Amino acid sequence: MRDITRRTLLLAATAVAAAGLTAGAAFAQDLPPLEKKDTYKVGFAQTESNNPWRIAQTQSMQDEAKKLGYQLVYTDAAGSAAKQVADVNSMIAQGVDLIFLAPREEKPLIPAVMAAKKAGIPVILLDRNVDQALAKAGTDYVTFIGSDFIDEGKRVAEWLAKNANGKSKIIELEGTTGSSPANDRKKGFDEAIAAAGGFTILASQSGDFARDKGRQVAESLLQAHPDADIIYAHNDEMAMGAIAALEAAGKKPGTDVIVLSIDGGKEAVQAVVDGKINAVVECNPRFGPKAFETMAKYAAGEKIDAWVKNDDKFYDPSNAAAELANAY
Ligand code: GYE
Repeated sequence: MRDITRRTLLLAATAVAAAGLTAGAAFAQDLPPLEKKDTYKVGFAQTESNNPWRIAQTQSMQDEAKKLGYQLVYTDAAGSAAKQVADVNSMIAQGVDLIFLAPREEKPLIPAVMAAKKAGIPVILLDRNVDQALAKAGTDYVTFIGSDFIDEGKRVAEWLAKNANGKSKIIELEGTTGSSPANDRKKGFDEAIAAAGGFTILASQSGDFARDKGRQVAESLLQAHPDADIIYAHNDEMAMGAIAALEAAGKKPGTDVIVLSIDGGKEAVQAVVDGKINAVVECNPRFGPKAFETMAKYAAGEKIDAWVKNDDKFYDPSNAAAELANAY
């Protein structure tokens, strides 16, 4: 009798555990499907609109939606991760078919990704990623479409290793704290510059990917480190701010101090032509065609890679003038 009871209990426990596992696994693996339709109502949750990169990205998304005849529900989080979460929740409430999300920071947007999944709305991450320990492509969202930010930072460091001509003291202007491009552009650069040897990063501070913040941070770091002879900015906007700070301090950007940046907008490529920026790694903001093409493939049931990678060009004095017309 005692044995039977024990066996019955054991069997019951095993059954409960198995059911729990199955339910958990099914939930974890289930991406919401996307119906094949002639037209869609699609959300695009933008981070902010304070720079040419963002404006070019929004334009590209709007142009492509218009071309396809889809309705685009567009929101601008105005630089606030909390607002961006609210924006996504409002898209869910409006019953969009799919959400394109440019997560401003890696961790705070996780609840938005999970809320969309729970509501049965597929999410495609655009240009920035979320924390990979907390959410995964193919499980929680469809895919991440964007550049290899680690490689972008590495390419800047590799250019320096070849072209610094004895200059070695670096000020690094980081992008938005907690954002994937800031984390990865720092990692790729710092590791490659350490491996190259002979360089010192005097200071590394966030300028929030913004021009005036970049100018202010560059100004105070140049005062603290007047011997700095290299400025590496995680984006063009902060590089333009740094150029203003250098000129205000009576220094010649591009000559007295090497200036390097990432993004490759027209203004920065023109600055390479003018000799004020020494080199720029491109980060292409024209996501529209690739974003909607990926969405169509998903609706057709095709397998989508966890990362749909964008290729980036490189601008220096050898090609900047010729490439100027193509830059956004
Ligand atoms: O470099 C910057 C923008 O997420 C890759 O964000 C993007 C970055 C881009 O604000 O200019």
